[in-house]
Amino acid sequence: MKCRRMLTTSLRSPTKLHLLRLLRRPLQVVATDGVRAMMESALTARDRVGVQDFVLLENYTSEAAFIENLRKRFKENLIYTYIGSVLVSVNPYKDLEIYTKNHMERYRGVNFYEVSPHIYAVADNAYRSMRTERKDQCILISGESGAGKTEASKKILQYYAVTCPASDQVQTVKDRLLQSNPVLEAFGNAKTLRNDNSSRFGKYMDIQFDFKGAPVGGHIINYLLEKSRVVHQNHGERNFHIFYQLIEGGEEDLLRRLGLERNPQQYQYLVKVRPPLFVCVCVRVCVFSAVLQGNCPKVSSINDRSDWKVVRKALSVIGFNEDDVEELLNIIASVLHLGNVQYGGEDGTACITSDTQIKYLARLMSPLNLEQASSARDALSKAVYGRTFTWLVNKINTSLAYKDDSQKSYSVIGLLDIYGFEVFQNNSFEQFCINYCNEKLQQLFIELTLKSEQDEYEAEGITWEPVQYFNNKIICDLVEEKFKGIISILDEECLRPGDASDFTFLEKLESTVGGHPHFVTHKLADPKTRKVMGREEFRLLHYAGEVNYNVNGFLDKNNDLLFRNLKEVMCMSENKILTQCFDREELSDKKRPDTAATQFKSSLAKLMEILMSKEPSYVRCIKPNDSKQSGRFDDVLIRHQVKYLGLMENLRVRRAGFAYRRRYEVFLQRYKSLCPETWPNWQGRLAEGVSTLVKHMGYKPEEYKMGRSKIFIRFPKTLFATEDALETRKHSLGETSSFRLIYLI
Ligand code: AD9
Ligand code: MG
Repeated sequence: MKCRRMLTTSLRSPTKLHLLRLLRRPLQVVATDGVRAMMESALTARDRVGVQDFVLLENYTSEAAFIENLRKRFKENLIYTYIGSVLVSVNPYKDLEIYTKNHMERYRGVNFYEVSPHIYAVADNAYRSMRTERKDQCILISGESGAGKTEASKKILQYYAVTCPASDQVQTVKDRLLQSNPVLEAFGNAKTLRNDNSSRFGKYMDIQFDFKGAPVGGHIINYLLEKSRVVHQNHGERNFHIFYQLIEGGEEDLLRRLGLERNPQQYQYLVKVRPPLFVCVCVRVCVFSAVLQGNCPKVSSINDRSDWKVVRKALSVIGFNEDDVEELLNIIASVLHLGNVQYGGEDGTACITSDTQIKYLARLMSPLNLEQASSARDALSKAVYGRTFTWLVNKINTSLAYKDDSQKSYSVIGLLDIYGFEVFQNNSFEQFCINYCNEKLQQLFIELTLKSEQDEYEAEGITWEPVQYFNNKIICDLVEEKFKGIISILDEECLRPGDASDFTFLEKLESTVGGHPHFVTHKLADPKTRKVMGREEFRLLHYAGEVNYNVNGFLDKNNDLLFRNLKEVMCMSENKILTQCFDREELSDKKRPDTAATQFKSSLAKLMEILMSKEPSYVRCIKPNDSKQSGRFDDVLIRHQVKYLGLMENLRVRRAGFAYRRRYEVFLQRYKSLCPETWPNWQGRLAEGVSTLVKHMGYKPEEYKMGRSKIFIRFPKTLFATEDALETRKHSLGETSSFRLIYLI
């Protein structure tokens, strides 16, 4: 009695009622001081670390409650939380001891909800679904730049590499899969203002598994590399890592062969500020460079020298021989030399003033004609680098290809790590493409989560309660619709002979999509918006926020043209990689190639098809602050991401009336000890067992619904009380639980 009173005063009311009810029943525990202390500490723990699944939040429609739960967990280094089966991850910006082999073992083959939220749980769940249901899977990782997508994808890959069965041959594939990362990061990642290791390309990687569940192959598709970075970076940013790695880490004789100096300051494309005025054909590029070039060779979080060693080793694991590596580095060095080609001259006629570089270029790449080089140096550098990157991906794919023809079928888990939504001070064509891509992924997410929820309710025979949400299809249409979408209008201007320019493009946008609710320009804006918009900008109201795009350079970047004679020169190159990158057939092809935006649009459409054909899992990454600091939880920044990732909507959809659902067998197995009729074993039908159990626990009819294979519980408090009762019982029997469903650490 005394104990009951103590519980009454120390517990929160819903739990209290249930416990009191329980304490009156035959299978009750004798509540001792120990039990009381345990219950109190459990409640304190819940207060301290929040709930591990947002569906268990009492006030699930409150954004403040959502953020508070994230904050509590973040402060306790609990960076992962679920919304049902979606994993929300907050970048800790520090190494946590949660990725050890022991952790991997802990998640292997265990029920998703029976362990604390973790990226390994998502990886394991996808793997098991692939094996048991024989359905291809994909894991979609999204979030803004620096939120932790690439790290998450690497953790997933490591999980499979360690936990999946392996023979010698499989071990080689595992090594190659793992080693493809440092190589692609060296050539495709760079320091930006947002992230010291920002992916400047999109990546979709299939991991192929044989019938035994061993990884036997892989395939990578890359999306739109930000080539413009080769020739220009914003202040405080860098070019692609490989340039600095080569200069810092390359062996003396290698650098000598390549004609490179061990000093990034020597290279225009890396740091050196050009003299502001040249009388030359590309005056604009030069002046621009003088003001804005990166000038950021050293980054405290990056060790280019040791990274170089890692990359060199990775290249040989993947199967590059010395010749391949030499040719690849010849190209990288050539781009640096090309950047140092300077022009001078009188009367506006261009001539090259520095011939040392040309000598090197001729030796390393091809006999390069001065005039050809002078007219499109930067275009050439971008084309060479971009195509080499694609070649590199193809080469990695060849090395990862599934070799065993006797087994025609394999199952697949796809990993998508694509550039996050980006907003800079100055946003250009690249940001337009990146943000369009994020719109498409968000649309897919909405369609698939809503659809899977709806399907589940239908399958279980429970009435679906429609949920209001923002469907961003309207923005995707604005960008990609045939004839009247932004890409079509851009292409039209690119193809139009005569006076087409970035500004006629802007005018055409105004006249075609000017009335669209998600589109604004300076001319069309209200006075307040006009103040923060330039005359050369258009603004898109993305699902993730408003972005102003400067039209300068849109036509050039979309055309992505390279003078024919430069292509010819490249085709004649003695460098084997370049001859593969610049195919002669391209020269005889009369048809104009698709523009960059149209190619990107088509590749995204294909990606959507791939993803739609697979069973998706989601990881939604959040960046806690803009200063890359551990322990700092910036409310405003996080609220913004919660909003645009649609997490509140996701939660509302997931709850759709019910906080919790579990398959009958899982529910019964966990709680059967709480009811004398279901303990120790229930012999009858599972649904009846669950029904008997919950009635015994005092569930009211409005608190739950019985589906075909699952129980649906409406309120978190009902589940909390059941969990508490289980804990009390275990404690009274001297058992400790292996996990706590609600406040587990
Ligand atoms: V971008 O769109 O490519 O610019 P990502 O990929 O989302 O971006 P990334 O994974 O590169 O971000 O993470 C940025 C940095 O955060 C990493 O370099 C790590 O220093 C840090 N990070 C991210 N996730 C973790 C983690 N789970 N543990 C520790 C992390 N540090
Ligand atoms: Mg990344």
